[in-house]
Amino acid sequence: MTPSKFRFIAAAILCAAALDTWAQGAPIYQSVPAALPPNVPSLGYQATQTAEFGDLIEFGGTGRALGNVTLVMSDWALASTYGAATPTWNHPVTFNLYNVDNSGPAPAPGSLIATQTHTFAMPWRPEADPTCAGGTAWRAGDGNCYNGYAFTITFDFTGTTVPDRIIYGVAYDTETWGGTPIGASGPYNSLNFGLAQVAPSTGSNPFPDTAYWNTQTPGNYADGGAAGVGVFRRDTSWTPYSGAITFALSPPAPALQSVVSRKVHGAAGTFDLPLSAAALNPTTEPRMGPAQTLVFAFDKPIQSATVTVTEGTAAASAPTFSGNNVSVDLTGVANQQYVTVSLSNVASTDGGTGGSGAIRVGFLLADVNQTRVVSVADLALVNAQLAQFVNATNFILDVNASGTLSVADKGLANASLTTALPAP
Ligand SMILES: [Ca+2]
Ligand SMILES: [Ca+2]
Repeated sequence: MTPSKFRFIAAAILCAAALDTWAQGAPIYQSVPAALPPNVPSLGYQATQTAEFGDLIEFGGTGRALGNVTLVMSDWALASTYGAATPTWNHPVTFNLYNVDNSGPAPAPGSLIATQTHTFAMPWRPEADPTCAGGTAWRAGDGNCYNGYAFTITFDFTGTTVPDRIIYGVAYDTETWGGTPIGASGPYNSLNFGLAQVAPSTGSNPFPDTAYWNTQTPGNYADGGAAGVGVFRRDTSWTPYSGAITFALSPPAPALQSVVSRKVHGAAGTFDLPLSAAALNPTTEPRMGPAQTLVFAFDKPIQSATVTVTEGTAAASAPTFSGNNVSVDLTGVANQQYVTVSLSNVASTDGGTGGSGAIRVGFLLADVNQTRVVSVADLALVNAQLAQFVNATNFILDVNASGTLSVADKGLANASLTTALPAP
């Protein structure tokens, strides 16, 4: 650490190293505090003649399918300065992901893996509180006074796969600096990239004293500009600072847990028949069609899916979604056959995509003992429960799903004698 570097850093209180797992996919690099403090130390791009700033980082874990990248910004701009009546102001920020070029004496930004430019709604810094010393800072809920206001912006890099180490760069234009200087004063002159002062809780900084910086002022670099000025390149003397940023994996695809065949038995209620996941040993559904309902349960809430009947005579409705469940109504389900219903493109509300699942069911009316043939044994089971209340242990005998166990069910079993399913 050189004291000179600290003059670039917009001061803030130390932020606690209380870090947490990310709301989206699991983090593979995390230095954004889980509880964002009112402000964090930061690098002002206009104040330091900066076009791009970032770091070389190493990801933790093994997953490399990137999802969200979230970084902390610190805004020092006040709405009153610009006569603004809106709660935010818009500004584009570019996020660059580079391979690490190790061909030279020091790791350098290599080829671009991915880049995104997105215009974000930046919140204004709260107005000054005259009771703060100097009268220019704002007073946060913690009782302390701050000159900047910390918030996060998020890029969605779903679809980008990263190597173990990358160099990232955050770039945006200000009045005088950046790829295309704006040429006029604006709140972007008071927009800073937030910095962490602790090692990341996930992933690592293999060279903790370095950063990557494009600044137009030679003296900003630790080497006085000897290795180049106004280029995005390695700089040193950054301990303990690094960009406050979190890289999260793409949320995993939703996973199928179980499937049931669901029927409403009149006033007796709704009863689910659990279905075997073994395609070559499918469960027999003995309750009467031709309308059937299959409910697929996934490991997390689902928002979309595609349904296809891939075997048998049945027509599937568009799926409906309730929490983790995907319901598929089938019509025209013929008796004495196997039906396979497949789900694809299953997407969860947390952003997971690419889930799938399939279930194979044998439909054979009145095969209440599920032997794939209707015999006197099935008839005897129905007969033995006649006039009993339909409940969770005998609902399968209510083959017409009327809500009562009656001679009508017995009649259906009798009429179905000797019908059978083919070998599965
Ligand atoms: Ca049977
Ligand atoms: Ca019945």
